[in-house]
Amino acid sequence: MKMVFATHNPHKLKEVTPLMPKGINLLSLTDIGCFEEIPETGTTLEENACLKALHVLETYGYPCFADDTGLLVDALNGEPGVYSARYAGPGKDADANMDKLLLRLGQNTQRTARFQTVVALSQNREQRLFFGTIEGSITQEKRGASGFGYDPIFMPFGFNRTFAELPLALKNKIGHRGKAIQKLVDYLKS
Ligand code: ITT
Repeated sequence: MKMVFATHNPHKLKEVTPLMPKGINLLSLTDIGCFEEIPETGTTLEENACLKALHVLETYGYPCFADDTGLLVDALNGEPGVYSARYAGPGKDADANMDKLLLRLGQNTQRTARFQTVVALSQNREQRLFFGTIEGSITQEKRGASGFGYDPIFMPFGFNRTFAELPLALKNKIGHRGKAIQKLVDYLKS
């Protein structure tokens, strides 16, 4: 069965591809020739995930799932949240986003945060949502070179390394996206 993962983010594709079951032939936006920017105009992660998945189903006719993820920092009242990608401006610059977050947190000792992922599946007339969360804390400085986005400043509870210092397979096992995708996979198999 062909299914599209509606993302422009190659790191997400790298994370999700190994989690797919054998019967699914996973296609990227590049594979289906979708190069337009899909508008993410919603005010919640749920809305944005649905917008992306529905856009592909309606425009290209493929069953599709999409992920929208946010980092929610307690001491900043849930910032950057749904605005995680463009926190420091329209350039979607991961380093600038992390610098802004670290600056706004300053020396605050209350550094708890969580990643939340919503995966929306659109196929036929059906739309379903799957959720994944990981709790952790924001480090004082960036550490590590793997992963993407805010990974260098996010340390999951129970570990003394950031997501950018931990192996991808471990991030996939304990992390927000891995958990949401696992629920999607269980649903597709059932
Ligand atoms: P698509 O919408 O094309 O999927 P995106 O990069 O815009 O890609 P999101 O809107 O879901 O993805 O993510 C918002 C931002 O949150 C993203 O730009 C990253 O900076 C960050 N982010 C998402 N998932 C992350 C992860 O697993 N680890 C670290 N940061 C992440």
